Amino acid sequence: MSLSERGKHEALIIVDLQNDFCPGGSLAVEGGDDIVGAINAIAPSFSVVVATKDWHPAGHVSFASSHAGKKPFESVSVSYGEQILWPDHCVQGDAGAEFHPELDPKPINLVLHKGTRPDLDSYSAFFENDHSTPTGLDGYFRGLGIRHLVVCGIATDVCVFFSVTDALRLGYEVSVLQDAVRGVDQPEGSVSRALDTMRAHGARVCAAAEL
Ligand code: VGL
Ligand code: ZN
Repeated sequence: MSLSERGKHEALIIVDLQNDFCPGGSLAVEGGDDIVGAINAIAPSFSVVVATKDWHPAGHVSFASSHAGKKPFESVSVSYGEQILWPDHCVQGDAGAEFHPELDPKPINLVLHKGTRPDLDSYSAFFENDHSTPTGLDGYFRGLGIRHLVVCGIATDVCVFFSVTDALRLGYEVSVLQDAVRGVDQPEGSVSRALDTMRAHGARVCAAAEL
């Protein structure tokens, strides 16, 4: 589909397509790298493309290594609720935090870094995990008259999920590209639950070809 065919009120969000979330990375998601081709194919047809980067300082609150005696996938309680602990990942400036090398950067208008505060995690592209500190992305889209968001990337059950449910709450129409997302699936079943919940909140879950 050409630019003129796709609506000017429509934007693509590519969530966290970074080395650490792809096979070989510290928080590898199965098949994370399989979606790069599909994303490269559709991105040029959007007039607005935002790519998010998980971008944590060393010693980030979401790293199990920052909490004595804790292991990845356990949780701790922090000021804003329960925080799931992860292996160290997407550390600012490290190779693991770079985009997958095959992701074509040319169609990207804005790269949004999130999770940058040492004591606050951020899964959603719109709000930090305290669910009230905005990232500014809603203002960016509003300024451009964007009303429909198409979402792809990693991880279906974490950052994609929270970005999509926040976007719906903010009043956007949202489509999730089922063939261009991949999930952590810990515990098993969380990817299909996340897709069901996104649908229940009003997201359209479809294949890239069905857009
Ligand atoms: C993510 C876990 C921790 C994600 C980020 O991008 O889905 N998952 N940080
Ligand atoms: Zn993270």
